[in-house]
Amino acid sequence: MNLPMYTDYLITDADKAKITALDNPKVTKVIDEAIQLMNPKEVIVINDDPKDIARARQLALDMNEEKKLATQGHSIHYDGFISATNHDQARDKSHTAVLLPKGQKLSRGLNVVEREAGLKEVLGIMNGVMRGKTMIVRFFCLGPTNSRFSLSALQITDSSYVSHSEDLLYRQGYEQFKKLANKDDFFYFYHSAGELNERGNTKNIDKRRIYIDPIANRVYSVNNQYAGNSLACKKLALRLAINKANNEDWLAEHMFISAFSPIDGNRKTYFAGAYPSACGKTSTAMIPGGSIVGDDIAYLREGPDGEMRGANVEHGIFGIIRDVNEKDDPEIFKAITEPKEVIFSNILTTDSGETYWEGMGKKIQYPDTGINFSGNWTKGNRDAEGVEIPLSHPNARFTLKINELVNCDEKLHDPAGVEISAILYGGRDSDTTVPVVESLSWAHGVFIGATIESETTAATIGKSGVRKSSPMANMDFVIVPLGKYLSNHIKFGNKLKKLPKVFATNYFLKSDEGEYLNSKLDKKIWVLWAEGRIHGDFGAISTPIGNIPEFDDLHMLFDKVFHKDYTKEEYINQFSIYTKSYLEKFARMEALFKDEENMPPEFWEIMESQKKNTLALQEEKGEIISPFDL
Ligand code: SPV
Ligand code: MN
Repeated sequence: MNLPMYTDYLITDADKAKITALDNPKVTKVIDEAIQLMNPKEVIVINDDPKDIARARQLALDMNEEKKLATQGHSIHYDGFISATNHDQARDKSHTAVLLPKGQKLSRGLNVVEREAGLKEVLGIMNGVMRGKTMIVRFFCLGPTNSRFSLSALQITDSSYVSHSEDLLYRQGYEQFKKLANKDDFFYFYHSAGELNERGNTKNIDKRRIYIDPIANRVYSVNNQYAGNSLACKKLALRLAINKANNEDWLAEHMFISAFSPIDGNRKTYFAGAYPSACGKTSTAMIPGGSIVGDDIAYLREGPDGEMRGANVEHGIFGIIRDVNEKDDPEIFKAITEPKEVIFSNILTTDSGETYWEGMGKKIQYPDTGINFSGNWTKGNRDAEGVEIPLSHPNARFTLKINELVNCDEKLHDPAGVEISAILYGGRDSDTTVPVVESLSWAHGVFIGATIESETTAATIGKSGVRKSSPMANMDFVIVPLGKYLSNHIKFGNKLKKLPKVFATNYFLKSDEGEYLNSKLDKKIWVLWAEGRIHGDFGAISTPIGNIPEFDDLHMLFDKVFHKDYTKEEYINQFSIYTKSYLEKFARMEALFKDEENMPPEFWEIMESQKKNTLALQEEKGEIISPFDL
């Protein structure tokens, strides 16, 4: 194929041949248009060849976006930082918008920009943005390769860190692009970190834009480096996938997938789980004794026997590093302190290439100076706003391949995905949801997911946390109206012949004195109870808000797993039904959802029956009901 605008100084013959070999006019056009728009000094094309992947990794060092650390294979990347409120250390929700035709709107919390105006704005910002820079062209596969889950993603970026990170996090997709049956069927992404300062960080954070264009299955992302904003295959593709899934009857979810086995270990049951941030998602996915398929994004489809099948979109983890230590997260700690390919971001490093982060263990002697996300750092340093700069950023991360973890599940790359038998929805509330409860039906499970709340502030005594509603922990990415999204959930479940059970979990119940009622480890018991429920091992007490465990089963599980004598008092404290709190929650949800259009009727039916039955229970037995009185 003739690529008229490529000149020899711009691209090598070998790299040009990689594009030609795809024989895909749309790919050629997308790359051509990227060159014309962003005007790079050179173009590099990377395919699935390990030599090319090694080249991409080396580029990150050569281009100074990553630096080598003391341990073999480790490197450090920094994202931009000016002050506590002005930085590139997290997803920028206020400058992320969905481009929609005039008059179309989305649900609460999501920005919409009129499409024509938005395109004009972002193309203006991206005009010539790669002048003097290298454009890197990458091909990835979302989901396992050669499977019904596979989607193709074309990433164009001037960030070698983005390109390298995606090798750790996503499967290669060049060969898949070659085989694309419908040559137009791929997502594509233009990303530029924009003009860089002397630290190699985005200068014009004020002109940061992440514009999702679902009509063309593409995203424009500019003036940022933080992975949640820049890595196409992560949250940018999740948004496009949600749009696609909602038009095709499958689900694209912000979920982990892990397998758990009963105490005697004679079977393996796969769970998917959605938790808002800081509600225990990674620690649930990594419960000791289980094995992990994925920790962040799952595609769910109907399997050949009418079962739910799930696959991890990724093959790596971009995890929060704060509080990762030998005691609480032994697998991760081991993985990121031994020689292997790991990218650290926004932690503290020393001249000799040692790494430090907050919460890495009680015995650690932290240095008082080093380099961190703010530049040269000394303990006590303050930012431009006078806020003390911590040793590592609270959102500092590690990036590595899942197969580097000892608890990686054997089916990570299975093209058939895994059979999902349970879905967990976890929130954070101090006074309402019992630690584990099984939904009464699929529609009730959807209701439970849609009404997840998390308390934004930590640990105030009693009832004073600020609650944030977070439907399916996916709200930031649901670029279709919530009514459509929830209807799709209902429909998807209704067509399955073998439905997973749905459970709500809450690890954060507190006593009136403000003490947590559970230890961090107890989540293993709730998961094992759910696992047993799926296979008919345990009975349950039926309540208006769902089925809760019986005392004897929990007593047995605590005894066998932790050699702990679980008391009736603990059970009563943890599993009493707080009818008043539940009724208040239903009222909050009613107010939040009442203006949503096209909500599934099942949602309001469940709302009515939840209210009616909980009220009846309250009238009969009071505001706090011991599970022994149910
Ligand atoms: C999250 O915030 O949910 C993450 C990290 O998984 S990010 O890449 O920023 O989305
Ligand atoms: Mn996430």
